[in-house]
Amino acid sequence: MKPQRKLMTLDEFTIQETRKFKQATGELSSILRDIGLACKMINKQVNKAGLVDILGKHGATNVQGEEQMKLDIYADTILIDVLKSSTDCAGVASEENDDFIAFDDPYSKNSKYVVLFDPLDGSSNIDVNASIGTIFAIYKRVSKLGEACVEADFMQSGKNLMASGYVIYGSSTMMVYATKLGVNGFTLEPSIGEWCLSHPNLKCPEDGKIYSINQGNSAKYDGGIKAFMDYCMDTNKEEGRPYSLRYIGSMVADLHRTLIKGGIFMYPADSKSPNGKLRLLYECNPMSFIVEMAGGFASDGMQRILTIEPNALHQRVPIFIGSKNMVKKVEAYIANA
Ligand code: P6P
Repeated sequence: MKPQRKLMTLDEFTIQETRKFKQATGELSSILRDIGLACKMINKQVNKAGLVDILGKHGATNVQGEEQMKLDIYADTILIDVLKSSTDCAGVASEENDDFIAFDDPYSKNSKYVVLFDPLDGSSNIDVNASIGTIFAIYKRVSKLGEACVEADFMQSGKNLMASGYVIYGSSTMMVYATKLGVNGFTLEPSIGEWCLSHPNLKCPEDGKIYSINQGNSAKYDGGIKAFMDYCMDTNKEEGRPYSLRYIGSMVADLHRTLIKGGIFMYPADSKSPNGKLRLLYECNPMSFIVEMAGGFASDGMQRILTIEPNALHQRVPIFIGSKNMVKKVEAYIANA
């Protein structure tokens, strides 16, 4: 009897998506599968993080005699190596590297995509076993094929994104990625080492009951943000307030919850950080593309994140992202402050 197979793997899903476009070459799907491979390797090391005292301190050699390195440097190295040996990526930019990296082999020079990533966001949470993540953004290059990619390939506004996604290393390991076709989530099935479609066609609720912000910085926030926080904390039975405050301190974890349950995640500018803390190109843009493709919205408080024209590779921006109605409401509070 033919086994009933409900599982659809990432590879099968990306190939199925490619078939929807006659002119598609499968290169974008191939990059997504490459990132999936790299993140399976990162997941293996992240899951061992709690054992370093047994396996040996970072910086020492491990049981295999390999030089152990900080997990975020390890994650960065894996992503660069996997994408460099793919035949579909011309170069990368990463939070861990001051400048972009143009791959100089003929295959890479003829590739039409570039990838930006934060290899291990929230890595300060590793010691307390809180969820952390990898965030990635994929653009079609604007420079000439056949030559090395250039900075302009990376300095594109988020509305040009071809795809973006994140992997959350949490109670289960999940990859969520968006293209203009929509947002889909895949859970890693370790027994077969495959990403399996578990959250098809994800939608961000238009409203939510959770606000997420580092309340400890309140004294440094502008009046409009303080007024919105007071609104969230104000009891109003009809509107189901006060809302709950949830803040993990790991962008991927806070935004994964926001995407699934609704709500708003905020990292505003403040008197100490005039542009906020989070990076436009490899944190805010990719997460904003995902949330907006799922029906949510993302703003810097005044303009849509995805329309911001970048002026520096590691540029920071304030971000208000999540349920559309909540983001629009905080924009109104900021405008009326
Ligand atoms: P704070 C983690 O360090 C990070 O980059 C994001 O993942 C997270 O949302 C933010 O910083 C937390 O910053 O200042 O609240 O600790």
